[in-house]
Amino acid sequence: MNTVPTTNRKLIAWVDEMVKLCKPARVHWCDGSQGEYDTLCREMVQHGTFTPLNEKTRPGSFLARSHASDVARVEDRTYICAATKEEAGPTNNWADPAEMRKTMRTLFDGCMQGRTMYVIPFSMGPLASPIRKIGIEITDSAYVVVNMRLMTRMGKAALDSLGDGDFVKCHHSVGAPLKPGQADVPWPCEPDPNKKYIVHFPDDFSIWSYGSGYGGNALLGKKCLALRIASMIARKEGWMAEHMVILALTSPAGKKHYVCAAFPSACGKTNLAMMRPSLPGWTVRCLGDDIAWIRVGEDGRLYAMNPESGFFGVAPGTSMKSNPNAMLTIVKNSIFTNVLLTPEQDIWWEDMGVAAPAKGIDWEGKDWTPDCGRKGAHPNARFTAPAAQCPVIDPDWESPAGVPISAFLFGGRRPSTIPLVNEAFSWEHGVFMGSAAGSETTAAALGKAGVLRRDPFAMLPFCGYHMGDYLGHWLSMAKRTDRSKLPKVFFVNWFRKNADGKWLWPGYGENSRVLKWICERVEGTGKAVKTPIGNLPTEDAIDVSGLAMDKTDMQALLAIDPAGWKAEADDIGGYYAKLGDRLPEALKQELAALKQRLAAGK
Ligand code: SAT
Ligand code: MN
Repeated sequence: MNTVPTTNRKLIAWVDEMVKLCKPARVHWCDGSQGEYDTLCREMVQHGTFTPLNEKTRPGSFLARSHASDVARVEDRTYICAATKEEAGPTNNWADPAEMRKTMRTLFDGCMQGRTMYVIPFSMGPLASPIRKIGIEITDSAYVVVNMRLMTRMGKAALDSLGDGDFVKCHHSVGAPLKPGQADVPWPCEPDPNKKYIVHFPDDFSIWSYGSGYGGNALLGKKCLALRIASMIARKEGWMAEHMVILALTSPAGKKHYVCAAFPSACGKTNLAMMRPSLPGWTVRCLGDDIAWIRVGEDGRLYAMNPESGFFGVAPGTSMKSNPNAMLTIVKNSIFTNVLLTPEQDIWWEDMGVAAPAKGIDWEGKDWTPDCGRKGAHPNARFTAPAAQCPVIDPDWESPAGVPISAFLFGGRRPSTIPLVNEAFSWEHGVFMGSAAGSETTAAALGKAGVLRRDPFAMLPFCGYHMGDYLGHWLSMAKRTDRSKLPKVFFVNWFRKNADGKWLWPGYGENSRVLKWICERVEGTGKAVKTPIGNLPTEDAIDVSGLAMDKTDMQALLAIDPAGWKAEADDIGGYYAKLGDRLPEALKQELAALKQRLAAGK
């Protein structure tokens, strides 16, 4: 063990207890230094976990290949162990906390034999933020340590900031102890899907993760702490932990607005977060691509802060067309997991916008050619990169106070019915819109394609308590401040299709045209018409200058299909019924009011 770098008694006692339980061969307290990072990367290269990439084309970067059984978050193995099943609600897996604690203790007993226990102090949020949270993750994965250094403020500074204070206990093990003399593998994990556990205990806010070394299963600051546990804490303390990007838009006149946006997965959230706007004179700056912590500021406005310090983005589909700024972020000092390795020791993935190499090594470590019938990169292959490397990172992205939000955007992948953009009449109507967010499934892997999956506020897998209470918490924000200070709420849909099944809207940088209208609405200038579903832009309100679009396309993008909306309202009703009597009254009223307006046609 290196010297214990803290005098925090609770921390020392907990680490002692965990060492006794997990029985690691060594303990290493992480200081977060570059030297430590470099050493761990070098060790992982020796070990076969990391492949160094070409120093000329991808300096300071590495490729990792996971075990084929360990490629994504495991939602069906994710638990919220509230005191009762009712508290966790119908959208979460629940297990009895006492039983689950026993299960975890049994699994963790001796789980780090032959391995190093790393102790990772980290902060979610800039250290000076009033709502930053310090977590300590113990893990037996060096891959986790180096990723945590990119994704969080990690090491000595976080430990110093903790002082004698309280921290979130994050227990992680890949679940692959080594017997004396047993050879290790490049990506140890528990291959049996039924033995992986991602567990959250609301009574002490602790996290126990066993069996997986991948992404949100293992980097416990992200979905586990900054969303599930933080949502529980935020509810108690009166703030919000949301699955949202934060971006800043500046008009040619120099007016700047901050926007938070929530979308289910596979809707281009990261692309939006760092968009290159097509409209001349407009700029977009990125503050975060995944999570926003939001609180009421002293002036009564809502302020958003990104608790992370890096991006853990989906690689396939990322290209100079879909997301040039992400491509420029990952030119150096990045970790790539489960992408293809080219003969030049660089990386490639499907829809990268560059020709596939004639041959390569695929994410499973097998020889690959473009015609071999297999994908080179796993569909959930990822890049990990420091946010500071993003060419359009906002200068205020680390502001301890956060930034004042002008608008919330919700959206989904909706081929029919839902218009390009729709402004809520009120805060309650906006919460109704967020609660009804959802996406039609695209990948067969998620079940049947083309099925609408409701994903309220894109929080379905991340809300740490009863979804009905969560919706109530959103509504309650109107009581915490003056209504006039609340952000305006919009629902957007870049994915509406025409009768021939072709997308009506070009998307990507052209989405800035919709954002422009949103800014105009915030400033009170944008033109809109009141309709049964919300305030829609007038046909000429969205700036389409220079776009090859005819009038009928805009009409189709904004059309209200009464039959489609009736079906939509019924479907929302069906979803609401699942939330039982915890569904807030105000949302029942919103649904009833929508039905009435649809029936009245105004
Ligand atoms: O693996 S993560 O949970 O970090 C990313 C995701 O699945 O959304
Ligand atoms: Mn996410």
